[in-house]
Amino acid sequence: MEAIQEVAQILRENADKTVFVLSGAGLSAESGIPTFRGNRDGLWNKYNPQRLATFEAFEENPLLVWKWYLWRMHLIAKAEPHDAHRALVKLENLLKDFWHITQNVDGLHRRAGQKRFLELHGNIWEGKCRYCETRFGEKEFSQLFPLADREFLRNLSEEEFKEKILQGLTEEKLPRCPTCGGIVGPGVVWFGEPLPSEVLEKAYEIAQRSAVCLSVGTSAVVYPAAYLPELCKKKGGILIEVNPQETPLTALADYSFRESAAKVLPQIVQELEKLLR
Ligand code: BJW
Ligand code: ZN
Repeated sequence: MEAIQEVAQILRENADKTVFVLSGAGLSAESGIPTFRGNRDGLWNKYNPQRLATFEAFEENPLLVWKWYLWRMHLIAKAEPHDAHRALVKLENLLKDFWHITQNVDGLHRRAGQKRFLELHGNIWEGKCRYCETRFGEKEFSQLFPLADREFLRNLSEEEFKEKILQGLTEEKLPRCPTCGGIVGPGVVWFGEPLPSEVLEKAYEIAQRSAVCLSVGTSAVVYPAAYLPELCKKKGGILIEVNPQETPLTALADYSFRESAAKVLPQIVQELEKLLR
C-alpha cells in the first residue's frame, strides 16, 4: 500500500480518538508568506528573523522591528489560505477530536474555517505592551495603531507600502500604551518570552492523549512547540511528518513525506474521505 493510503487508514482507525497537527511557517509558505529559516526576501535578507523576533531587538530599535512586522502584516493581509489549510479544516470535520496546534501568527487557519486551533505564538494582528503586560485585541489595537489595520494594509499597493511605512514611519508614530506610555509591540511570542500558559497547558494535554500527530511545515527546532510531537510519540502515538526537508523529528517519525503541505495533505484527506464513505 502506498504511504498516503496507509496514513489515511491510520487516521480512519483513530477517527474516534484525539489527533493533532503541529504546524509551522511551511504551512503558509504556499500562500506566499516567507518561512523563518528558509530563503529570505531581498529586502530583509541582511536581517536575521530570529534576531528581530526578540524584546532586545525591539528595545534597541523599535522602528526597525515594527517595519519588519508591518511588512509581514502587509503580505499576510493580502494572502489567501490554500489547499493544505482547507484540508486541515476537512480533517476537523472528519475526525472526532481533532486539534490544529499552530506556531503561525498569520491566522490563515482561521480564515480557512478552522475552529479547533491553538495559537502557541500569538497573533500578529493583536498588540502587547511588554512594559506593563497590557494586551490589545485586534480591533482595539487597530484603533491604537491604524497603520496596523488589516483592511488598511490589504488595500495598500507595494508602492504605497514603501512610501507610507518603509520610508514614512517614524518612532513618534509608533503605538503608545495608554496605561504606561511604553511602545506597544505585536501580540506575538518572541524568543525568551513565555507562551500563553493556558494555551500551552492545553497543547501538552492534547499531545499526551493523541493517537496520531502530524507535524506539518515546521523545522521543529523551537521549543516548547517542538516538544509536542516528541511527547505524543513517547506516549505511544504515531508520528507523521510533512516537510520537503529533514528535521530533528524525521528520525522519530513513522512516516515522512518529503513534499509540500499543499500537495500531501489534500491527498491524505481525499483517501480518508474514501475510507469513511
Ligand atoms: C514546508 C514548505 C511547504 C517550507 N510545505 N513544509 C529547550 C531547548 C533549547 C532551547 C529552548 C528550550 N526551551 C526554550 C528554549 C529557548 C527558545 C528556543 O526554542 N530556542 C531554540 C531556537 C534553540 N524558546 C523560547 O524562547 C520560547 N519561550 C520559552 O521557552 O519561554 C520560556 C520562559 C518561561 C517563563 C518565563 C520566560 C520564558 C519562545 C519561542 C517563540 C518563538 N517565536 C517565533 C516568532 C513569533 C512571532 C513572529 O512570527 O514574528 O516563532 S520565532 C519563529 O520560529 C516563529 C515560529 O513560530 C517558530 C518556529 O519556526 P517554524 O514555524 O518551524 O518555521 P521555520 O522557518 O523554522 O521552518 C519552516 C519549515 O517549513 C522548514 O522545515 C521547511 O523545510 C518547511 N517548509 N515550505 C511544508 N510548502
Ligand atoms: Zn504598558
